[in-house]
Amino acid sequence: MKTNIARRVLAGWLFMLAFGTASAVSAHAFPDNSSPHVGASVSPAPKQVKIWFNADIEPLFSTLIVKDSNGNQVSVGTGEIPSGQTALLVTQLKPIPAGLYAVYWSVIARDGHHTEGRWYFTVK
Ligand SMILES: [Cu+2]
Repeated sequence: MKTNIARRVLAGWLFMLAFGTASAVSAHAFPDNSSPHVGASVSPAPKQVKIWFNADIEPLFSTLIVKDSNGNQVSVGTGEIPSGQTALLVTQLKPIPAGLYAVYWSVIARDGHHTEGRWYFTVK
């Protein structure tokens, strides 16, 4: 009897350990939310683009760049993490006309994993 209970307790602990480890490993950063939203049609033109991530990101290796449909960069600089923030990447935009814009993000999470992606928004 005692052995059975001990085994169940051990199994529970092992499950929690495995589950906990799995979530720690998968803590690399992916966008949680953004402004403008992915695929949005907005007016007036935004003055900045923001992406909130689901995990802390490294300022030195995290970039956010916006390009117009001709591939010209319309963001000023390559994005920055505002002071006091750890998972928010912001880039300022030049004044932009109506059109389709591509947002390129590339970040290194605190766990050292690199993730990147691209999405679009439209200025009406
Ligand atoms: Cu990771």
